[in-house]
Amino acid sequence: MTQDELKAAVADAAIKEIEPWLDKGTVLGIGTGSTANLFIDRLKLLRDSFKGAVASSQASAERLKALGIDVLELNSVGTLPFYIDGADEVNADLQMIKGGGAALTREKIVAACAQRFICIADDSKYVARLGEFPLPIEVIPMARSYVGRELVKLGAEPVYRQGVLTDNGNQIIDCYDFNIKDPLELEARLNAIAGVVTNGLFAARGADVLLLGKGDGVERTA
Ligand code: ABF
Repeated sequence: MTQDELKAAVADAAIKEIEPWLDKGTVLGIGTGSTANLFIDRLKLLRDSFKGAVASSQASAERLKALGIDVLELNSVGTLPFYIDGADEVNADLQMIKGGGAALTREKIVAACAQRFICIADDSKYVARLGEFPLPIEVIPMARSYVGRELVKLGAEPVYRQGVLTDNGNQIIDCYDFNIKDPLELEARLNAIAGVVTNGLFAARGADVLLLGKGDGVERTA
């Protein structure tokens, strides 16, 4: 199977996972990226079975609206039963690196409001140790150089993602060569640097369910 076929298979599996729980009042949390897009496309057939969605990016919001799915403000919604999103890396503890698409802050917020985070990914994303994928950090623009210096002290090689502005008007630093032994500890430590808005480690709030697309089918871990 190609990577795209694996992504399609996990998008199908996520639909099966949530379908029995949908009702007219359900608001879904929806992520960002090519795997999440495939899931959004499949939601079209179910659009009369749930109320609407909260999106983790403008791009996903536009895609949902184009399919006739109502997009709601998170502030007008309470808890979300599900948040469905992809990842750049995921490990056996269902901790992730996210933010390759620069939507990490809204992804973390929507994930925080969700009862169940369903991570959908092809098996190229599955790693024994997080950190091969450069860890994205969203920073307040005026703090970029300072945060970069602090990241060097922590052993990373920070690279400014040129020309990218997040949906929140901030910038992204990608951290190469981080030796991530303890994702929980590093996530908290990075959050403590002044000027850091969000880091792409999703360890404190990891996924609850992983649907991983493999050559021999979709493996479910919970
Ligand atoms: C989002 O989309 C991000 O957190 C992650 O960066 C990316 C994964 O994209 P794709 O599904 O295109 O690999 O979930």
